[in-house]
Amino acid sequence: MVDLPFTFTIPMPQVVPSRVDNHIERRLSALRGQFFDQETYHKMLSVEDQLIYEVYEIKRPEVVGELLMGISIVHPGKVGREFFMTKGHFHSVLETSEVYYCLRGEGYMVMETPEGDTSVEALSPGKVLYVPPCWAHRSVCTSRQEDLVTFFAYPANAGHDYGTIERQGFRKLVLDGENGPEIVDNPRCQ
Ligand code: PAN
Ligand code: ZN
Repeated sequence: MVDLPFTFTIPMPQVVPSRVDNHIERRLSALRGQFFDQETYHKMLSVEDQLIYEVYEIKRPEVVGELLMGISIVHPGKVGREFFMTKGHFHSVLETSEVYYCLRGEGYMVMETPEGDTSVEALSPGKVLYVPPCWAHRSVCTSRQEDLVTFFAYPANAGHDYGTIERQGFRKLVLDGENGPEIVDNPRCQ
């Protein structure tokens, strides 16, 4: 039998979709090795394993032709000068793309290719971001108080390769500077 079309809503300002199959919570401990200021990271972790971001997924079969959709919520905060962020990943099927639509908050999508190209795009409500095939991506929340909320859709067979980023991080970091967020080179990638 064919699947039937369906709808769901993303009520504002709560943004939890009316249809959710999976709720993922990622805490500070899941970002081990990713923040540039490791001393502050370990100090913070010894006090509390804070909630950094959440994902609400609408499940579909993980096959070619299907799309996976959901809502990603990165909470405000910093480790030292570095803003809270997602782990970030390449897709396991590298040549797959993704669309993000920003619903709330301010932030950036940090992206790079295996060849070393980099791109950092600002996100604010109403902005649509297209992540082309082969670009790793990480969302960063730079709001002081508000969550960075994005809707995403990507091919259901894409899968996630976290290992490549876990090994040396992204080439660009988003730090809190005197005049707002600063994008700097990651010293680990030099
Ligand atoms: C998103 C991300 C979500 C969480 O659904 O999975 O924002 O980020 P991490 O997967 O890096 O923890 C996506 O890009 N899916 O492909
Ligand atoms: Zn992705």
